[in-house]
Amino acid sequence: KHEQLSEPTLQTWKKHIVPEKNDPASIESDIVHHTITTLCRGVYNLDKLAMYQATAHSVRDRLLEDWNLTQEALHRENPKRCYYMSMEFLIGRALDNALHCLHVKKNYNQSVDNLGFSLEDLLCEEKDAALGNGGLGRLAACYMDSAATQDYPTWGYGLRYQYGIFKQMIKDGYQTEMPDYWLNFDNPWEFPRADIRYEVRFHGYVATKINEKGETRMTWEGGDKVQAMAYDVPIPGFDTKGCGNIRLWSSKPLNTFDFDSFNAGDYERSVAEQTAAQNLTSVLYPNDNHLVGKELRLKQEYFFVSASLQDIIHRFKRAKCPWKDFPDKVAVQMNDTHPTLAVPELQRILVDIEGLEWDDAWDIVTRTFAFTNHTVLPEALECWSVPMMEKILPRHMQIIYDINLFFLQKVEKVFVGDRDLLKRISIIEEGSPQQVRMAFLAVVGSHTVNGVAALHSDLIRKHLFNDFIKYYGPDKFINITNGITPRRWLYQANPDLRDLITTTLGSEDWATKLDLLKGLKKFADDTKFQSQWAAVKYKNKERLAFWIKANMGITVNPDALFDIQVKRIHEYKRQYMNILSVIYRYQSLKKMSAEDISQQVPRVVIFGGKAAPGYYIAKLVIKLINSAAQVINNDKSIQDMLKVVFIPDYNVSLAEIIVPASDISQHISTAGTEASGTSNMKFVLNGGLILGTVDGANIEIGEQIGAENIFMFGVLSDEVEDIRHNQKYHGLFMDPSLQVVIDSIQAGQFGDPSIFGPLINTLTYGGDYYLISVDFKSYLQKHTEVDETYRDKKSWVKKSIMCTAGMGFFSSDRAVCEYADKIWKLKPFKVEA
Ligand code: GLS
Repeated sequence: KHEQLSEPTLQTWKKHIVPEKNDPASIESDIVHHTITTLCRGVYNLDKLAMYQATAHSVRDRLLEDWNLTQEALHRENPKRCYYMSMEFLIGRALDNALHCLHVKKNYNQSVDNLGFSLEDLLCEEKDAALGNGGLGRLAACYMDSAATQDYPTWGYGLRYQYGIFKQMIKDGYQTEMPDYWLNFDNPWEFPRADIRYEVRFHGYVATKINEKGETRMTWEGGDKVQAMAYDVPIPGFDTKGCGNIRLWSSKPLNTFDFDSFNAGDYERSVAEQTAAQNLTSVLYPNDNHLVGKELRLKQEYFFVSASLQDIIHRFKRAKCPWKDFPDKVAVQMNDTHPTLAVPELQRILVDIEGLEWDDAWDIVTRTFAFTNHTVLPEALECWSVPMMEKILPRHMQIIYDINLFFLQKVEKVFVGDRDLLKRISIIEEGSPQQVRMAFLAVVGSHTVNGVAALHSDLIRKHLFNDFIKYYGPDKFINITNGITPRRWLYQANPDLRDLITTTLGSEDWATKLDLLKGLKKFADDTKFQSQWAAVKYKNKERLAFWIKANMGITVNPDALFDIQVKRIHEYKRQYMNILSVIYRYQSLKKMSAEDISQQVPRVVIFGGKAAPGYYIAKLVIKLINSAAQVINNDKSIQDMLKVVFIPDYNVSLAEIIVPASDISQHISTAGTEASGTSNMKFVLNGGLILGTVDGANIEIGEQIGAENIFMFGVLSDEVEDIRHNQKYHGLFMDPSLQVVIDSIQAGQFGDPSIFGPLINTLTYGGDYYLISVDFKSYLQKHTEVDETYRDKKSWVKKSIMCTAGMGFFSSDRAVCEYADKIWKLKPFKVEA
């Protein structure tokens, strides 16, 4: 539209587009202006929430300048873009991040202070955007930050859930769930785009039609339609005028009102359609690493890819390029299998609607998509039942059958007569009912598949996708080790360490070139630097101790060793093994003389994390932690040498307080089960040591920071299968120390033992699938080593410095660059003011 304006009119527009001023007086004036106009409030009814909102609005004005600049330049120049499709974006809070990215925090501090409030207080008023479960969703948020910071023309596409991940409350030691209605108050960080709406169809039937060229084509008709409306969330880049975007879809009813039903007196039915449409994007499924084969979830997945592809195609068509150029303009990254329906959907659009030939369309599809696998856990691999797919997406099911048929025909040409291979590699799994293996569909529909850490990528090449390598060869399957954004996870979350690093290295450049942290190595033995480093850690521990006291009433001593495990509660992550070892430590203390107790290294063991609401065993683990905490924390005889804390409702903003405060953090999954882990990276970046298994990214962290700076234990991933086999056929091994711990639980030392029966059974009758007993001895040994190392403060601080100094590789900037170079073939697109 803008090209249609006459030159003088354009000039009038331009005259009024003036950059925001960032001096404290202008900021004050903007905040007051938003208080009065946007919020319709004044000095007579101000509170912190209102002040937060007015402040956020004024920051967003500044962000929008960059957003418009970027989007306009992209529109004009039309470079290749990447779209990151993800069902989850775990963004957390936006205000502090935006203030840092725009480099205006100092002035905002002053302005807010002049207006009678404290900026730090206002930051706490913001609700987390918690549209994700854990690592997978948080990774997507880190990647958006890095893409924006490095000026990659990348957009995220996702869903605007009205309820994010539930709020966790602990009642009587048990987890209970409360809805997270995060949109209760106005959300300054999203822009409703009432003009950007697409229709999405479900159900219906497939017919044939003759197209303009006289060819027969399939057409999907009938069924129900809902509307997808766009909401844009700006993603500021650090130190750049570039600003990224996440476009989230919200479902709306298509026919706002069914007047026939209304007139017939059936008011409820007329509203029912509206309600059903709105419900589609109501709630995030609260499962991490676990498939729930619910119809509503399948609908969410299709709704999201359908709207996103319509939007992408709309943008592509504006430039009037031929279809064959689509992959030169568009790269789509599928974050796990959740967006895999995009593959048959694009094929459907190209063949049925745009009239392309099947093979030409398939060539475009497979040059467009790439797929990241995030898990090897069988229970997490998405499979959709064929009857359900046929009912909800009848045309897609046909297309999937055809994709599979043509694929299997090609495989058979190479491996003549190998029926077992065909059966194993088929996208359709036989059985009743048949299932669509979404990971296989994603592999066949993509040009590149990646795992998220070196070990994980090896494992998927060796096992999950091994047959595909036989057919495609190895090059299609690559590794891109995960990363985290140093802006949120150090610069913002750990201001004292940020300042110390900046003064030591002489500039802030490390925040965008994380490899520069290696410059800290030469100070690792410097006594003055060591004591400054230790002082920062101590202050961060005090901050966490203060939070724990204020929110939970538990006193913890910042001089104690802070030992932290925060992540989703899952059997494979083995929080259970952790609490069992805590009980063992408690029992050991109980056997000591008062004199000996006083010589021990004091420990505070901190847990946090949500269990999926239907995950019974995980919920029992939470209960056991709280029951043990109750006994241990109130036992005066152990002289406060051990404290146990379960922090409720672990989320991104709590992580920002917890992560900088660890001495040790635990990443103790059974070898081969954690694809990567990313909290391990966050802790080490903040100078925390880790106690971990030889799994996921722990291995590469050890390589980067040096084996002497990491505590590793446990069996290796390639031993796991044999051990499981032996346990199954030759009997379980029970570690004697573990047996003593179990006996104490069964004797009722931590409350009614019948509660914990099913949990204990997982170790005994359940076959100890996660090998807790097998790893228990080496785990306890490592704990002893940790204690001994901690006694030598100087050597500990040196290790802590070496941890941070070695973490350059784990910046999400590096990871996103790898995606851009190896997969998306994308160049940065710099916008100038
Ligand atoms: C996960 C893996 O479990 C994590 O190990 C990984 O770090 C993360 C991001 O790649 O993806 N997969 C998953 O389904 N949830 C995750 O957090």
